[in-house]
Amino acid sequence: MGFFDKIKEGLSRTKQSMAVSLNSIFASFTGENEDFFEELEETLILSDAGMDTSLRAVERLREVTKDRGLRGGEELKEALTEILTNMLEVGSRELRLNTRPSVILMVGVNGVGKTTTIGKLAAKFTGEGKKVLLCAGDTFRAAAAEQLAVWAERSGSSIVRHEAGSDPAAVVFDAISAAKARGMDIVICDTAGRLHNKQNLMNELLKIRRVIARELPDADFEILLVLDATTGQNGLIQAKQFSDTAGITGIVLTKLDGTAKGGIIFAICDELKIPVKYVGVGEKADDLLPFNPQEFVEALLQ
Ligand SMILES: Nc1nc2c(ncn2[C@@H]2O[C@H](COP(=O)(O)OP(=O)(O)OP(=O)(O)O)[C@@H](O)[C@H]2O)c(=O)[nH]1
Ligand SMILES: [Mg+2]
Repeated sequence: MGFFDKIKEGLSRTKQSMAVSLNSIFASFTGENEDFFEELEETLILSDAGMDTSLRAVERLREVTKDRGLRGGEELKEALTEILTNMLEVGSRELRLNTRPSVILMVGVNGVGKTTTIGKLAAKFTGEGKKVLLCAGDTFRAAAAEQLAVWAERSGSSIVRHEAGSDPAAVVFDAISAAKARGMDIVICDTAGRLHNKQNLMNELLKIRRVIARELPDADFEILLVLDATTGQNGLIQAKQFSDTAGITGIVLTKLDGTAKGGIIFAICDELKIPVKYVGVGEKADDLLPFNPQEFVEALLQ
């Protein structure tokens, strides 16, 4: 299955709900009708693109329609594709992992797909010939290290883990020492799910971050926030909080296969200007796709 087909398949629910209504809306465009723009706004809002972002997108479309004298629905669809794509182009989507070792810290609320995404990334990196070490920084749940160990085995990565209940920052410290000693390319640190509004848990993240910065001051260091697309607008609030406290460098949006509301991605990029770097479209190792705005919008609208 090609890359494009895979996004389309993964996005089928979002696509169905968005494209079906968009197609009939575009077909109804007669050149002057204000109804058209209002219906479009509504569809975008319903897809979870958020009020502000939807209004902004449609306002731009109004301008472009006037400036370029667009008349047909197809022309408008192309213009909307361009506008939505531009909204998603915020900052670099490449993971910067050039130093040895480099570090990825995975953060987010409970159950969003942090550990699964680590497994998927580990499989991708080992497939590229990289030496990957997974760090079981979720010491809160007893089963968490087990789950990560399964992904380590599956992807051919190493793992560093401690007893349940131990200090996550200490596991991270050990993982970094092991990575240095064994010449690992990439260390990926799992963390326990935490509510964005619990200050003590956010402080724990800061402590982990400090350990990494202290032990590897010159290393490339990505802090990825994992967001569950099915949680809709709450994802935006989570992203704001994690961004303010942990200083995230990118977002992974998971479970796009399970929602009809993939429009949240527009709200995130447009409002927070933080790049979505990968999207999750399933539970298997290869269900992680580098995020490509143009292909994403085309898969959604066509
Ligand atoms: N459909 C679908 N399911 C996913 C995706 N990513 C993760 N999951 C599932 O979501 C559930 C939770 O995933 P985990 O990786 O355990 O989530 P987590 O953030 O590590 O959870 P905690 O450690 O409990 O905070 C699992 O059943 C995963 O298989 C995805 O992209 N699509
Ligand atoms: Mg987990």
